[in-house]
Amino acid sequence: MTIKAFIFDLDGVITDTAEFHFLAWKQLADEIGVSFTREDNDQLRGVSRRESLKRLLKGRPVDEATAEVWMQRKNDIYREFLHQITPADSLPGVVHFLDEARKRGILIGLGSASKNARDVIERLKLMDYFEALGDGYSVVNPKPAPDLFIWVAGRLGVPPNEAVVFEDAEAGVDAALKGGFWTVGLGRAGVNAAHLVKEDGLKTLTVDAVLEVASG
Ligand code: B16
Ligand code: MG
Repeated sequence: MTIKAFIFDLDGVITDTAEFHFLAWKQLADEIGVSFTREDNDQLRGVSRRESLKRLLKGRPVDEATAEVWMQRKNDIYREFLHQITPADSLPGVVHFLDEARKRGILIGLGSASKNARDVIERLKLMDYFEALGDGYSVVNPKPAPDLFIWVAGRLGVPPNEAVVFEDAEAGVDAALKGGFWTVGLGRAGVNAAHLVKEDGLKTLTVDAVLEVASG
């Protein structure tokens, strides 16, 4: 099979916004009187804002109007942190990897659960690399549903079995596998089901290595 496209998750793959998400959720949790630790935050990796709130509340009931206010509050705090992002905040190896992929003529897409993904990519000054940008507005069913990656592949005009997804979170790896994508798991937690796992992210991974195994 010829691989024609690479689809990248954002948080944990292209850059590390997890700390900002943590600080914003932590501030909301303090304001509403819920305990929230870094370990709790690990459970929010790669899942939607709504699912994150549900997990943060740990079963505490909330009406829809209040949930909306709390999600908005968290997002307002989070967006303040985004002002700090500069092109220096791409994770190690990312720009080189994107350059190599582009040189090979591989189509490049983004598949992020975040409604702030476009803003983050713009702040990183990486927009030029992406031919399709799927974010928290693109589909109804969030990861672990495969819909987002399938949507991005469709925009790129490439079937899932000719595309590779790069993910750092269990929900994202599950989504990619369900969609029939060749899947690279980056990092240590929850990505073992992927076809290829790289603990140090894109730092030492080469485009050649991915194409060799994925084209198998
Ligand atoms: P927002 P990804 C995910 O990004 C984050 O990992 C997750 O923590 C966050 O809740 C989600 O985006 C939604 O983000 O609140 O900005 O819409 O890994 O899918 O790029
Ligand atoms: Mg992620």
